[in-house]
Formats: sequence, structure tokens, C-alpha cells
Amino acid sequence: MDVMKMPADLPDVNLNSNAELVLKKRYQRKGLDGTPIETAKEMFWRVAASIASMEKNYPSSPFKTKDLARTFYTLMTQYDFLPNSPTLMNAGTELGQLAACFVLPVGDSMDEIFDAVKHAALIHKSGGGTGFSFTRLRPKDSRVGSTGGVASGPISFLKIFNTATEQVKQGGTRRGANMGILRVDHPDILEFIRAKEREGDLNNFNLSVALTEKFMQAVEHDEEYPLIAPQSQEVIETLKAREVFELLVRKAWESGDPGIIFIDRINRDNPNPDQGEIESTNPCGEQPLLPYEACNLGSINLARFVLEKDGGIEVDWDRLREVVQLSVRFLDNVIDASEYPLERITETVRKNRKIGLGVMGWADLLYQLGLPYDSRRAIVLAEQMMDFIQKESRSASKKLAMERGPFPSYETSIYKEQNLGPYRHATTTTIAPTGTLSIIAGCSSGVEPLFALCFVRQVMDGEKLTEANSFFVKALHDQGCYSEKLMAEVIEKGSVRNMEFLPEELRSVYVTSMDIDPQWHLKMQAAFQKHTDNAVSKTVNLPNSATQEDIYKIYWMAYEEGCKGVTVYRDGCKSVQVLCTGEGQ
Ligand code: B12
Repeated sequence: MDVMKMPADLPDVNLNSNAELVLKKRYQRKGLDGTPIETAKEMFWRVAASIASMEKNYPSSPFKTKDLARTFYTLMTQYDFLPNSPTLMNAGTELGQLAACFVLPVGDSMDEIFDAVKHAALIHKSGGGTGFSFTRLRPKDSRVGSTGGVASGPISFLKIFNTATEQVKQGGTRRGANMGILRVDHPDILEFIRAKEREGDLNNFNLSVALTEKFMQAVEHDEEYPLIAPQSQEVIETLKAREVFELLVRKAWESGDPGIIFIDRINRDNPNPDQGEIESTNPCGEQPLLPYEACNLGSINLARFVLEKDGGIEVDWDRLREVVQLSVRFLDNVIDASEYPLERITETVRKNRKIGLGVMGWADLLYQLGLPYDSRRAIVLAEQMMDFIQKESRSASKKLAMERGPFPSYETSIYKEQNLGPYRHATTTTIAPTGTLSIIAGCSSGVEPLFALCFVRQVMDGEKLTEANSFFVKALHDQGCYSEKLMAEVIEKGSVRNMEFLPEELRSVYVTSMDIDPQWHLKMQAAFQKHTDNAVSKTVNLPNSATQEDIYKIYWMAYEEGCKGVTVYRDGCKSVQVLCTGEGQ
């Protein structure tokens, strides 16, 4: 592939040591012997140049391709914005698959099931993650007309998808990720809820139960609800809704799985109901999609948007506006530049042109502003922040619609009726968990609080990344509290909330995941969801001592506060964890 020549005066990239390791192992292109054949600088240029070159498709573009390539390069290498991993890995390469999220349908026949397995393998190989609903599959032990035998049911097929995933490395580097969904009214729902009770089972899946409005009402009124055979629509039996909800809670308490999604709420926000129902999200839950749809995401690093004013620190709204506008153009070009593993996906993506712009570095921003994550003011700012990004991204989408035309299915979308004028994208905002992206940008991930002020991250099968939050270290220095002895203690504990010898302000602002009452996790998720087209990826992290009742409350609160889904994780409930403080290493 021809990529524009790298200008000689292009500034170098600053990389922290964790980013250097991750980029080398996962992102920089490699030769046959596995050693990188491009530097990090060349990698960012490859991405910037190939995405900017899409301007050539639009004669009305106000940008010169070369200038825009440089602007995109700066945007990424200052870590103001990063596109999702497949874009970094594959832009400007032969593979050219740039989207992170896919949803595939699973139909009730051998052909359709194994087509989905094959399509998922192709997507994983190209770096994407897949979500599926298994709800259309006939229940276990029901008759199979063509053979006279009995069906083995959705859970047995889930295992096949899981095994296939195990064998295909994403982009040749990491294993694929899947979301498995079953509606709460499927006859095999109890088996599904228990499917991950043995540690190690279905390791390549996140499981979520799709809860309906009717089911939630049945829980509220302590009523029974029907299980329905997907083919005949016959009621097979009825269950007590509260008992099912309690089982869900118990399993999530035990192992973190399954999570829940509110499927009716998700479909209420489906911008293209004429194209069918949304039945699943991508693996981390932030992107509900139609069958055969894909979406490319990008995240703005909010830690970078502060400015000093009158001796205080404020959000730099003007620069944020500029970056949102540029990021939307970037993501629009990604749609054009991307190649998809299936023609059907290409068609759906080009028709709806969904993009998902979100944020990372939220906890770092709060640290700089001196706002505790678990405070009313932080929640208010979260709403204000996402409202701003949503509005700006829509205004950018409108401008692009004038320059390049609206998304082709605009005429049949919900926006047409709303009479708001055409957009270029069926959706513009999504909040992703930004696992690797936040490591590259050196910021806190997504809208999560920091896991610990110093922690060890187990990554890439055996590597350990140690991280001390730089804003915290600076604050210790500024307040004259820094000492090697104190740092050793912070590494041990992860948190300073109970260190009463430290100033009160430090202890309340520099909070971590475990310090925060779980309800604040949820309130924060709900605040961001309010102004996000798609969904918000967030794990409500709970201390090991959390009870099932705590999880019950969180699940219920997610429903009441308008979230599209929720996932919990109780510290130490699995024998192997990704994030540990000193005490758990
Ligand atoms: Co997860 N997951 N995840 N996850 N996941 C996170 C790691 C995290 C930290 C989120 C959080 O709590 N804030 C927690 C772990 C808590 C902890 O360690 N204290 C977590 C959890 C709890 C889960 C689930 C139990 C579901 C849940 O949230 N309740 C399941 C369990 C999976 C299992 O059974 N093994 C789960 C599932 C997933 C999927 C959707 C499958 C993907 C991973 C697959 C993939 O991308 N190919 C996933 C992701 C992506 C992440 C996320 C967002 C990023 C990980 C990453 O890319 N790291 C992190 C949050 C974060 O870090 N911001 C949470 C950077 C790269 C360079 O390192 O070694 O390649 P890596 O990362 C791998 C591991 O992290 C592994 O898959 C990654 C990709 O190969 N992995 C594991 C992901 N999750 C989990 C969970 C456990 C317990 C284990 C052992 C491994």
C-alpha cells in the first residue's frame, strides 16, 4: 500500500515505557521473523496519512490532504485522541480492517450457526471483537425436524464459538473477544446464567442477559414471567422473575458473569428500526449494533484538556471543541478507508455510517480539577462534559453531511421524523473501556476511576506493567508529602483514603475504584449515558467484602437510572486477576 511519504521535519513521538512495550508487541508492523519493521513514529504516520488520504474522495473538502495528515498525526501523538486498536494496527496496510466492534446474527440451523463461527474467526483475525445473541436457537432437548433427534441448545454452541476463538489470534497478536447474549425469556436462561460458574469456562466470552421491560416489571411486582420457545412462540413454562434476578445476582457475585443489558431500552434508541432489531452489543458492552453491523470508535483523552486560569485549573472547552470536530472527521474517513471481512458488513456499515466517539482519562481530569470522583460536582461535570461532546460531535456530523451527504439510510431513520436536519452518521458517541489505548496515552481508562494509585497490570501473557499515577505523585510533591517510605506504603495499599496523616484534600480527591461506594460508580455511568448515543462500558468494581445485596442494588439502580446495561466485578472472586494492588500480587 502506498502511504504518503513521511515529512522530514515531523516531530518525534514521546512514549512512556509501558506504551513502548505495548506498541512494539501489538501495533507496529512486523517482518516474517516477528521483529518490528516500523518505528512508533512511522506507525502513527501510516495511520494519519492513510486516514487523511480519504479526503480525495470529496472534492469539496476544505483540507489539503498533506496538511490534514499532519494534523491527525499531531492529534494522535499528543495523545489528545486515539482511534480504536484495529485502526492503529491496520490503517494503510493490506488488511485494512479498521473497526473494533461487530455483531453477527446466529440463526437456528447448522448452516447459519457455523457461518457465524466462520465469520467470527475472520473478524477476530482482523482485530475486531464480536457480539452475538443466541436467542434464536431452539432450546436444549427440543426436536430437530430434519433428523428426528434433539437439539443441544444455545449453551453447547456457545462452547464451540469459545473454542474457535481460542485458536484464532486477533490480528495475529491477541485472542478474540466475544459477547454472548441470551434473552431472559429464552427457555435455557437458567443454564446460561450458570454457564461461567466454573472458572476457566467460556473464557473468551463476556456473557450478558438481555432483560426486557416486562421482566423488570415482573421482578418489581414479584410475579411470574413466561419462557417462550423462539420458533413456535409457545410459552414453555413460567418462572418467578425475582428468583431469576436473584440467581443472576448470585452468579455475578461469584464470578463477575453474567452482566445485564436492557434490551428494550437499547431498541428505543435504535436509529434504524426499519433495518431490524438490535439484539446484541460488542464484547465490552458499549456498542449495540444491528446484525452484520460494525462500528469504529475513537477516544478523546480528557486529561489533556485543562488550562490554568486565574490561579486555578479549568476545562479547556475551546480546544475540546476543536478536537471533537477533528475526531469526527477522522472517524468518518475511517469508515471509507476500512475493508470488512464480509460484503454484507460493508453494505450495512456504509449505509448507517455509525461512529463512536468517547473519552478516556476522566479520572485523571478529575484529579487535576481537584474533584473527588464520588462527589455531586463530578457527576454534574460528567453530564456537562458528555452533553458538550455529544452536541459538538452532532454539529460536526451535520457539517460533514453538508460537505459529503447524509448517511444513506438517513431517509428511513428516526432522525428524518425528528426534523433536525441530516447527519452524516446514525450515531456519533460511545464510551469504550480503552484498555490498550489508555496504556498508550498514559492516562486512566475510559470513565473508570483509577484502579489504584500504584498498581501492577498483568498483560500480554506474562508481562507486568507497574504504574504510579503521575498527577498523584505531583500532588504529593506539591504538598511536601512525598517520601520513598510513603510510596512503598501506597504500592502496598493502592489507596490513601485511610492514611489519616495526609491532608484531607489529598485523601478525598485521589480516590480509587475500591475507595468509592459502588453507587457512585453507577451514578457516573448513568451521567455519561445520558448524553451518549450508544452505550457506556463500565465495570462497577466492588471490594471482596461486597454482598449479594450490594449487587442487587447496583443492578436495580442501573435500571432506574437509565443505563443500557451494567457489569460488576467483586475483587478477588477469580483466582487470576488482571489488576492487583501490592496486597494482591
Ligand atoms: Co475484562 N476485565 N473481563 N474483558 N477487560 C478487565 C481486565 C477489568 C480490569 C475491568 C475492570 O474491572 N475495571 C476486570 C478485571 C478486574 C481485575 O483484575 N481486578 C475485567 C473483568 C472483571 C472481566 C470479566 C469477569 C467480565 C466482567 O467485567 N465482569 C470477563 C472475564 C473474562 C474471562 O472469563 N476470562 C472479562 C471479559 C473481557 C473481554 C470482553 C473478553 C475482553 C478481553 C478480550 C479481548 O479484548 N481480546 C475484556 C477487556 C478488553 C477488558 C479491558 C477493558 C481491557 C483489557 C486490555 O486490553 N488490556 C479491561 C479494563 C482495562 O484494562 N481498562 C477489563 C491491555 C492489553 C495490552 O493487555 O494482557 O492483552 P492484555 O489484556 C488481556 C487481559 O486483560 C484479558 O483479555 C485482554 C485481551 O487479551 N482479560 C482478562 C480481560 N478481562 C479479563 C478478566 C480476567 C479476570 C482475566 C483473568 C483476564
